[in-house]
Amino acid sequence: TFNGTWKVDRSENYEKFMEEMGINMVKRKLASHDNLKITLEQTGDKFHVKEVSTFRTLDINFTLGVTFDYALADGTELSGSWVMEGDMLKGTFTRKDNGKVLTTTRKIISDELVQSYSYEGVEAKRIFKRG
Ligand code: MYR
Repeated sequence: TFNGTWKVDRSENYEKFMEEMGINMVKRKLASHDNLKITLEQTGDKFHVKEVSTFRTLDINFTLGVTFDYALADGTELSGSWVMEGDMLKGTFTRKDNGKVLTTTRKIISDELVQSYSYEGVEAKRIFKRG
């Protein structure tokens, strides 16, 4: 189960990923120390996500397979959805400003929540521990 609170522990290639997303250096530096914490609460096919970071506190509600809007901390707007594929959450989101697609997955690997991101061929990971 994904339920619970997860604190980012480490990231892989996240700065390169943000660069590909067009995020400037100052914001990348800040974002690499964002202390991201997410609380996931699944009820059937509905999810409640609480996102807390040095940038903001945000509540997100979505239903698996149903498109919703989400904005990144820098204001970039996305639209897309999550689906469950086996034990993995798979998200496909389209940037509203340029139409390009960002895909992301969440899976539990030995007590850690691993979130992967892919955009324009650049991949990154953020790995969370229960907190
Ligand atoms: C959620 O489930 O947490 C809300 C929806 C998330 C949408 C996809 C998130 C992609 C985040 C990419 C961050 C990279 C910043 C350049």
